[in-house]
Amino acid sequence: MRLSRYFLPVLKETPSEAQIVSHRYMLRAGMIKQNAAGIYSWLPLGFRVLRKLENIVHEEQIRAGHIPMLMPTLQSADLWRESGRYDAFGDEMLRITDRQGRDLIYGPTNEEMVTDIFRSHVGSYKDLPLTLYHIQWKFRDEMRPRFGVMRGREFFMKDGYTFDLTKEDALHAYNRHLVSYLRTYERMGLQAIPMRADSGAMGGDNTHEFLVLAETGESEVFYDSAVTDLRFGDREIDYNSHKDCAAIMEEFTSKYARTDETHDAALFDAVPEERRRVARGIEVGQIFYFGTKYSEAMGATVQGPDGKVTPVHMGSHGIGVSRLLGAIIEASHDDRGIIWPEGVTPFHCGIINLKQGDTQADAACDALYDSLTALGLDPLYDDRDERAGGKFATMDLIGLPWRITVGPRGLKNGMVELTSRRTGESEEMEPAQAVEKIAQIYKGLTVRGI
Ligand code: P5A
Repeated sequence: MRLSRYFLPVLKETPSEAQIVSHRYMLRAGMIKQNAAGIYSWLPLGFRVLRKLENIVHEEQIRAGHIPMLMPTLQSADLWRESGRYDAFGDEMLRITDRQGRDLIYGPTNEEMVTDIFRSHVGSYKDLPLTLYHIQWKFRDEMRPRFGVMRGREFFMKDGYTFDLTKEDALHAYNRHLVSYLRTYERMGLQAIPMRADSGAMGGDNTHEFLVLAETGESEVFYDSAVTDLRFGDREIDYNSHKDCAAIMEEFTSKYARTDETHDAALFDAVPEERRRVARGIEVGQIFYFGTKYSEAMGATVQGPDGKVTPVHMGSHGIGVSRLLGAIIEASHDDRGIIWPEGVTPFHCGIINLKQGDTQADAACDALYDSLTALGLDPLYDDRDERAGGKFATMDLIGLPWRITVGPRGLKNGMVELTSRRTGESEEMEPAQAVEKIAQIYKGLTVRGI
């Protein structure tokens, strides 16, 4: 993409309404624009990152054997009356009446709708296990929408629903989700720690939240610092193996890590004092096993191998996809701007032309741009007729992890400069070497932007 032809409405001033750094940078970098309290337009740069996160979530869900689909944002209130949540969800639910006088709601989540789909089409244990998921906009009329996309009213969520014959199978589905989430967050450059939590409006008593540690997080958390040493890494896992998934669950959840809702001071005291931590975290996902709460209320049953008809065991599993942008920025920035992890960066590298209009510099930038693009990479070429200082400031703010700087002086010796946004370190090299190095860095990180 050439910056002169892109839409990147960068703000010079720090918007006064933004209280935390991720919100400030998202506004300043022209990623989002607020349209109403907690409701945002995703401008091109923000949209690119959102799509990348969505793609990573899809890839990891499909890898785990989960099946993508798409349910609508508007739902019939009747379904929610069946489960009893039409009243229980309270003021967070946006209620709408259509021209026929029928009650609709803008979905805050989809347990009821997916249970209705299940009961319409599945009647036998032979069709189980089944996990259906979608990534769709949700609406919750939050009392205090704040911190930009972090607590929006309209937000983008991946929500998956598991259907199993037995509790044991349903707990495997729960463990499988934990594993797929660990992989997902690590690919995004994040450490998200599973913590025992409260199930709130979803129900059930088996639930974990995934928290990214950050001072600006809304949740208070208590944990054994040993949990921060755990990494999933590049392990291969057989998602069908109950044993393998249970072992990962055990490894990642046996140390003390809880949100304030379930914190137990006596258990916490048993953690060696030097490892006890009280901190704040951003909840980027939550998994639930709630048994037959919805299937019983809504008549979602299957016939087992013994001929007996029983309600299915269910769970639901969510990732806050739009919130993740805020969480990643909170975890990865400096005082000049965002520092995107390579796995989610909106463009793979920036190209800065220090002397736009100089025949040699222009030609070198064009050649770099073409070579990178031919390799399937997305460079952002700052080809505007601007001062170098302004170009550097914009690149730093929008946080591309790598930058190639091209100027007449370097080109005299056939050199350009490759700079890491994270370390600030620069290295002079030939353009072909810079292209090769960028290609190496992104090898295996195949998610393309749009
Ligand atoms: C699980 C999937 C559920 O809704 N039903 C379907 C279950 N869980 S949840 O914890 O309530 O939400 C899942 C994730 O969505 C994100 N989230 C939000 N993101 C931005 N703004 C909000 N107002 C908001 N509310 C929830 C969180 O990341 C949460 O973990």
